[in-house]
Amino acid sequence: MKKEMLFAFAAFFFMSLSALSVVNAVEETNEIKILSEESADVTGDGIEDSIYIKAEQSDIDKKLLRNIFLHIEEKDGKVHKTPLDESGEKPSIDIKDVNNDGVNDLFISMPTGGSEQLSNFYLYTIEDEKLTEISVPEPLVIQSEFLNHYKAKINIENNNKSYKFNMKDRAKEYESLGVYYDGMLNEPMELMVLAYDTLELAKVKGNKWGLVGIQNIYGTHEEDHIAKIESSWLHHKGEWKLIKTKVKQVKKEDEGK
Ligand SMILES: [Ca+2]
Ligand SMILES: [Ca+2]
Repeated sequence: MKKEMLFAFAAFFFMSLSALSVVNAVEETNEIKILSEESADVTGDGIEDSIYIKAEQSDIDKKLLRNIFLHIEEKDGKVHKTPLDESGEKPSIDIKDVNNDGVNDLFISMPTGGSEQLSNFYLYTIEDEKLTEISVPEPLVIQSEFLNHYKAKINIENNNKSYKFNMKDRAKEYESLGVYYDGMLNEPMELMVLAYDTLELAKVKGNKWGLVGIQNIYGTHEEDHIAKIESSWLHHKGEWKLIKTKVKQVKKEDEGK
């Protein structure tokens, strides 16, 4: 009797063991991967720190990452960690002093992986030994409208600068779409002004690092590329200051370049 019970327990034990290893095998496919590894001093003590971006990689879509986080390790073992996003595609990291306090900061851009090909941007600094997020500058606020005779105008509210575009090279298409009738606008219509397509670190004032963003403006549809608007931002006294804007009209023959 005693022997039989022992056997039963043993069988149960082995069954549980194999059930456990099945669970383990499923979890292992979601293991955390190191996507990037950098060395730089981001704490201001003159000693290099190790900077990692880690994430879980999806089995089905290898490009898609889940639970992406930033992990910084100091030489003495102190760790600073923060989640970046629940999902995204391969991030890139740039390490420069962006808020001009003499200590390197971390700027990360990561494609969302959606069909719009947008990216998310994150800026982190270590302040009083704590990893703290600095918000990136908001995209420019731009009012826009089509005008008669295949023209359009925009006004950048941030610095109140206006620009006019001549789009005669698209006249035929606009007429066939019914946007214009004999050069006259059919009804009031706005252009499509998007958020940042890119946002990158660049020297924006003398030797000072800041961010430069590019926003696209489209006309009647998402292939009707009208202009690229560049904005340069400097982080000054805890706020983003708009240094300059640059507008570049896209000619029809340049589209897609
Ligand atoms: Ca350090
Ligand atoms: Ca800094």
